[in-house]
Amino acid sequence: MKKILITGCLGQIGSELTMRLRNDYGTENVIATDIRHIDSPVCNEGLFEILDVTNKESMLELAKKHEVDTLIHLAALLSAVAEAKPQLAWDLNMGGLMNALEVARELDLKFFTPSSIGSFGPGTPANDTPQDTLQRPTTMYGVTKVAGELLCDYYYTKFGVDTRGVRFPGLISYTTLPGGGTTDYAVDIYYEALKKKSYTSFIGEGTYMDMMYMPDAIDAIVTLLEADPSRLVHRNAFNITAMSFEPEQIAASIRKVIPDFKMDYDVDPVRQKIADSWPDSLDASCAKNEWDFNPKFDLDRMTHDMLEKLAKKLENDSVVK
Ligand code: AKB
Repeated sequence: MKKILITGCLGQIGSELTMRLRNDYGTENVIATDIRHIDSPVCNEGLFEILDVTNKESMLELAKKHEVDTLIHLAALLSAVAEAKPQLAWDLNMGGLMNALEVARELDLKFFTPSSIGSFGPGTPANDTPQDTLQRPTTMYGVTKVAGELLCDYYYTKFGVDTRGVRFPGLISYTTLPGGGTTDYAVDIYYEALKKKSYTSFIGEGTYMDMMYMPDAIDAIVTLLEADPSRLVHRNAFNITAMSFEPEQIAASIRKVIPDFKMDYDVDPVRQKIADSWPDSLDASCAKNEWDFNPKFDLDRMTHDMLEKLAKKLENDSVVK
């Protein structure tokens, strides 16, 4: 991996991955793209291009212009927004992915795109969900994720494109808000804990979902992309997870740092239904065996780091205002 084009760089993953790759591979070797430009380090501190992923010719032109050898395709709608706008979700998630795979095929690029715990459905075994199992999701997000997994496998077996990918759990980070996901409560809760010492959860008590802190997610992308292909039995859609918890457990972890933190519930039926259709905990043993996936952050370690870094960020933001 020498020169990398990334789509959807202003999203939750892209904004951190871009900075990490610029650091590791050289600023001049990472081309960040998104459909909009904002005043941010991603846009201002390295190469940045506007790109609408539904326009294949523009993507191809940019990949050729910068002579990239790797394409990381992140642009997509998350689960709750996709449920509200299913036709747009299909057009963007599938159309964008198909364009990106075609660009990778035409230019012989290494390719990464994320799938999600959303690719599973109510019929999937909920605990220790195996790598290879029943996938009949009941959301449009899930439909696009399963189709995307299959498409990536197809491009590898049919055309030899070096496709790789993981099924991300809910990702928790302090740099950029996720925006439109079902697991977003586990990010919002830290903001509200620092701002108000209280949080009203839109996900109900007892609802377990897999989660991961962003540094582990970024490490996973880089490690899988650099992994020796001869070890990969699977290529795409590796189950990965660092922890599984329900709202009371993240609240209890926050109380170890902010003892008077309070939480109550006002459950959002749409996002609760999505969460109920997803597994409680994934089995990540294939990722561990095939490319040494090894997350560092458990719930308490993440809570400490998140509260410390987020407090600094909120303080800086208020100084800037
Ligand atoms: C979402 O909640 O939609 C995402 C995901 C688990 O894919 N965070």
